[in-house]
Amino acid sequence: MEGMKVPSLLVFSGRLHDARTATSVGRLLGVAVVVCFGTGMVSHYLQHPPGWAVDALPSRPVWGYRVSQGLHVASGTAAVPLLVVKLWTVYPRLFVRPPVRSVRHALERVSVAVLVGAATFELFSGLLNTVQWYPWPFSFVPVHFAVGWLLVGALLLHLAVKLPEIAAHWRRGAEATVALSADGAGPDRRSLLLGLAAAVGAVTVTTVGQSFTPLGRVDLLTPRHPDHGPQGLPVNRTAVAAGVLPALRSVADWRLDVAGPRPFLLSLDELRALPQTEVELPIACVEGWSKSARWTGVRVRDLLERAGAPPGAGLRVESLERHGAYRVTELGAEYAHDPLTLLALTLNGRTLSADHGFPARVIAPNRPGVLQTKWVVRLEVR
Ligand SMILES: Nc1nc2c(c(=O)[nH]1)N[C@H]1C(S)=C(S)[C@@H](COP(=O)(O)O)O[C@H]1N2
Ligand SMILES: [Mo]
Repeated sequence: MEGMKVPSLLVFSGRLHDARTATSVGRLLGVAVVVCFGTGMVSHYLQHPPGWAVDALPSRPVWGYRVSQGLHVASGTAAVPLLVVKLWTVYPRLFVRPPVRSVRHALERVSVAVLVGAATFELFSGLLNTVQWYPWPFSFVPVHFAVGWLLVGALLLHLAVKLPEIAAHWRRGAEATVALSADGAGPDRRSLLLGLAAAVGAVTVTTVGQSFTPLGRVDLLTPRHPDHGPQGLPVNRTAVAAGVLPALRSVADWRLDVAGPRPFLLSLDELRALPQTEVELPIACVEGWSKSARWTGVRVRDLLERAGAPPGAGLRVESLERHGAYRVTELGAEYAHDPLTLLALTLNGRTLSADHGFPARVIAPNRPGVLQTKWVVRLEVR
């Protein structure tokens, strides 16, 4: 055996695999997971509020969802290299023998298996969702949401179990007193952490530009660039994909149907003749891109008032789209009465294109892109 050298990448011992390194990487990963989980919950409850909360969802700050969802996708993206390095660091521990030593040890191992599985699944499914690729038989949203809870539960359990070790290795230099590192040879921890920081920095800088416009020029790795699209705005679902083109061809017959105590119908020309408001509001897509734009149109609250809606009433918005998960959306009272919420007719100074929701679409502040309903045909006071 003399003279045979095992490649150092396959030696899972030394200080890159000790508890101090696991703690250093783990807390960075922990921060990313906590930010991702928190912003994920914000996104979920803005999209699927419990019935009693629909009318209480806040329409301010205007940029709230844009920032929150930008952070969700950025922290999830940054967590990918963090998770890979964390798993690489603790890899030898995942396969210790004997596999089970006691009941406590067995429980700990089960919780780690759940944690690793849930974390891998969340990052993988989230990343694929940003490119709208769904190579699985289940629906993304409910599963991603449920596994998010599983992940946080397993993480809390893991932190509780590992608390003594985490505490012992939290501070720099702690290993001097708690010597666990077998030998000082091989690459040092500092290099690993610097490399990790470079990887996190690289994936972040080349992707955050999709929502953080100052870095738009180096937004190289995202599926949609905020500057690319008709009228200076990306399109998630085109008019062709939504199957609304046939309906748009007979737009002379299009009427906005406003249902309420005093229902009425408006043609496009009649809508254009009503007082128009101009607002600057972002589309903030759940998949991570966002972009501010200038919209003009009729205030939704003016339409509500005209329909005789009681104060505090919300709305149900219906699209020309026949199928699709976002054909019908709810506009809670806070949104419906916000002076910035429009039934928009123009985007960046021109009539809405078919892909942006011609003849009329909803644009409201602090709202997920999926709920900014395009091709609106009916508003119903609740
Ligand atoms: N009727 C309808 N409206 C919709 C959608 C849809 O599929 N159907 N997609 C939504 C999504 S996911 C986003 S991000 C925004 C994008 O608006 P834009 O294409 O004008 O940028 O529209 C929303 N409005
Ligand atoms: Mo979206």
